[in-house]
Amino acid sequence: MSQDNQVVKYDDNNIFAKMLNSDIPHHKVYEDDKTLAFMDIMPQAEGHVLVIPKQKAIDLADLEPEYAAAVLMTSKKVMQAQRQVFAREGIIQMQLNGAQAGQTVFHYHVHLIPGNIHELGIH
Ligand code: D5M
Repeated sequence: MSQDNQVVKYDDNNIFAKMLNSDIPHHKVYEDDKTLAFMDIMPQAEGHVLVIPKQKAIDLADLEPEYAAAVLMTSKKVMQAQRQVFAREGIIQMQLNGAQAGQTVFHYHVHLIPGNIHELGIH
């Protein structure tokens, strides 16, 4: 709920909320009753995927345990697919909490990025 130490309310019109309502086109790679995975529109590397819960959560602080578990299990499936498709072991799992950390879309999401964190300049 906090963004730069301010109490922030979940915005039902954020872009990922709209995606869950099918109002925004997206390249889906996986979906189940609790999660959605899709290609990142601004990929940091080829095959960059985002995983989101079907819960109104701004960040990790908001995430309910059953959705946290579901996001992790979907992330695992996506990562295994990325390893196969890109024939590489290195997959970065990244997740930003709050504007200060660089979060730009305020619906909790996990990045899964094939690559090496130093080569990509993320770290
Ligand atoms: O990352 C937010 C991520 O969301 C960033 O990598 C771009 C991605 N993004 C934004 N809009 C879209 C749409 N419409 N489709 C797919 N991906 C999108 P953050 O961790 O908040 O900095």
